[in-house]
Amino acid sequence: MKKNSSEEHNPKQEDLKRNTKDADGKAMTTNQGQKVNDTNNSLKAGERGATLLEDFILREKITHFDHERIPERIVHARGSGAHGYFELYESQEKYTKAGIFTDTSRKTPVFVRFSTVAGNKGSADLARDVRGFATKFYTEEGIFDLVGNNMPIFFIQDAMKFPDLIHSVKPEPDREIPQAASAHDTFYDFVSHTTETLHNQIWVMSDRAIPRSFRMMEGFGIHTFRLINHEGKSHFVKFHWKPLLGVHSITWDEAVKIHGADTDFHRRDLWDAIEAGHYPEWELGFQIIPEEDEHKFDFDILDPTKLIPEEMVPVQRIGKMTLNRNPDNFFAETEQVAFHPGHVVPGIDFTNDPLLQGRLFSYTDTQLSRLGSPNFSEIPINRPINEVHNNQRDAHMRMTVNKGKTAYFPNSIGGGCPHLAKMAEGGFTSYEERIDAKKVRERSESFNDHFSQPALFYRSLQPWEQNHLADAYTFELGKCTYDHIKERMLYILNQIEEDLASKVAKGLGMEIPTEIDTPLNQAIGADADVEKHQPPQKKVYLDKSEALSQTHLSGNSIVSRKIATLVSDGFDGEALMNMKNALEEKGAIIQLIATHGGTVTCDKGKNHQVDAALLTTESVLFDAIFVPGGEESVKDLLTEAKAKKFINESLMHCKAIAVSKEGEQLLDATYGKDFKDDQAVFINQSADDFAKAIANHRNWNREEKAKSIPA
Ligand code: HDE
Repeated sequence: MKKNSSEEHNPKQEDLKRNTKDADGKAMTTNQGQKVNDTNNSLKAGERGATLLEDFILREKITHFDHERIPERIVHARGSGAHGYFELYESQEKYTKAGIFTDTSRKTPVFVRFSTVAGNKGSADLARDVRGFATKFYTEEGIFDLVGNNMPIFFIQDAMKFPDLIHSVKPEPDREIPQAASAHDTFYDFVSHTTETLHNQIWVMSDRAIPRSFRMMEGFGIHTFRLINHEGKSHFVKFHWKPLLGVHSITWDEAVKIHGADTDFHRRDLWDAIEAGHYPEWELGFQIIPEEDEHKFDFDILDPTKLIPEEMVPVQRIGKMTLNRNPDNFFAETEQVAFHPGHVVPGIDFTNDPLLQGRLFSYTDTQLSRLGSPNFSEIPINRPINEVHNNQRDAHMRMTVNKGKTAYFPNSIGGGCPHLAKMAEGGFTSYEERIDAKKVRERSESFNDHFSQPALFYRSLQPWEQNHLADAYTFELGKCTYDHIKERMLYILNQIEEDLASKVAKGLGMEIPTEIDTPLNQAIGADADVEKHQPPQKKVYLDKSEALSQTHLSGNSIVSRKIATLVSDGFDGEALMNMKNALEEKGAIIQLIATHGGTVTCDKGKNHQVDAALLTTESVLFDAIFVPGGEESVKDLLTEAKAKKFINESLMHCKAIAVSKEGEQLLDATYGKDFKDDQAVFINQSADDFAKAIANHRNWNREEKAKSIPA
């Protein structure tokens, strides 16, 4: 993790430079290149007269404006992107011939787009949702897109059900409510009749669905792919992204409050971190399954609703991605970037996962309506870094000016070019998988187990994580209005884990039904044998998987963590500087939050720039709180309700709090008085202890006791 330590680094100056980059010193022109003399007044017949049709400058400006919008993505509409690069640790040639995974001297450029799924383009970042994690690798052999999510499994097993899933989670069509939320009848109506959704669904109820930052989430390719080596041998692979900052989430109460305080919280966090030189990093991991082990698991590795526990197949970390540059233009890059799981390079291939197979159709199709032309691959952000030569021609917005007479193959006039690439020259050939089957519209029985892995996930969580999950289900089902849907869900949760179902039933004030009147799984054909497709009882092939609980993925870094220092005039300047130096040394960001804007004066008479006045910010935007002493300062803070709210809320959200000398009075004047022996509350203690608690992210052990604090 690189921190830009240059003293001259000034984010505002950097921002200004970025703003003026491409038009520096240049005159304004029309799109046809004529220099513009006036862009403020239309051409009129007299100063007070009607506007003239002749005004081509006005017409061009308005016409362009009228067509500024393109359709937003149907799913994953809300997103944020960044540029970076990928470097390989060690050649993986025993598994694959792909250059990015064999050549350690390469620094492969990447563009990553993170997103939520359900909400529209303007929806809030902290919605409870899956996060998209799509990476475009610009390799020397062409584009490779790893279009994944921050959860290792998906809701459905077959692409055919995708429109149903998405229609159920999107706002209800009669009233267009709720935005970016699964907490409504239609979603649970669908889920409770389609039990294959349960595994992804339980992940969405967990803290993984409300990440602290895009920079602190894992990524997963979900499907099993193939790697093909130079000898043509295939290994199955699952792709993983492991964040070096650890995996961290916030509480639902914070998410709700951040919705109001900063709807761009994740977007801003990513942008600011990169501008500050805190470049986010992930290691890429392979889970390799030899071809001959395909059938050795208790589940089908082609089923995208199943993960392969890391205890069964360890993740080998093979390289690192660093994001080090913000986009220059959101629309041109983040909005127009077109990912596609079908963009692969020699050495990477597909499996028959029926969800993946459907995706291989969908992504090009969607670009045709979103970006408007098969030439979307010529938009700069989508262009490969190697040369493109083929006989595809024309269509809307063609950028390439092809020369010569021949746009067909084979030809003699063009010297037979572009010629075909032999395999040895890097020509793509598909893996020759033997297929000997009947044509059927069916789902394999090996996909039928819908309960074992949701139960494994629940068992693997710490008690505080399980409580969050039960609360999330209670919240979501509490928003449903049909009792039969809630009852069905309680029945289903009881199949996963009785403890979970009882907690949710209690919260809903309902009984867990002992039977339901229609089969659990109804995602089957009209003539299919209903019994054959019902999920069997859960199996226990692994007691717990540590990799599923965030407790074991914490990272141990405070780089880019934001610490609010609450002050007023007369604060203890030395205490501030000691804490600031110690935490900044470790990469944290200290902000002065004062009773007023402008500057505050410390007890040594020195003025300090205020980052935000108490009134203009909220505790939920920070990771930890520090209150230095200084009698006058603390006296002032004691009269500010907002200062007390900062302390109470931070306690409630299990954050680390440090106070020095008189700062303790603020604890005494708040619920802090009951938490002085808490392991993440520090009174006159070293910055090191405070830093350790921040690196732990939260003291979740506090949570039960903190429930006594009114929200
Ligand atoms: Fe997508 N998905 N998806 N999806 N998906 C899209 O493509 C689709 C699925 C994922 O930041 C769309 O360009 C189908 C799984 C991400 O631009 C669309 C199916 C996973 C993104 C589409 C799936 C994903 C998308 C919308 C079931 C995780 C955002 C706009 C067969 C492995 C990429 C677009 C970005 C976007 C279709 C299932 C991840 C409509 C039909 C499984 C991260 O083509």
